[in-house]
Amino acid sequence: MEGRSDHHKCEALFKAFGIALGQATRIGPWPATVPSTKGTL
Ligand SMILES: [Mn+2]
Repeated sequence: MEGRSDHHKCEALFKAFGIALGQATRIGPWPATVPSTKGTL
């Protein structure tokens, strides 16, 4: 894994963990929304 920004590397790590945790603790499909904490890309 590579990246120049420590800030963005940390964000990616925690975002991936949060999404994985959410998916692992829900029954049924994961909501098909924009995968951004800001609600937009
Ligand atoms: Mn940020």
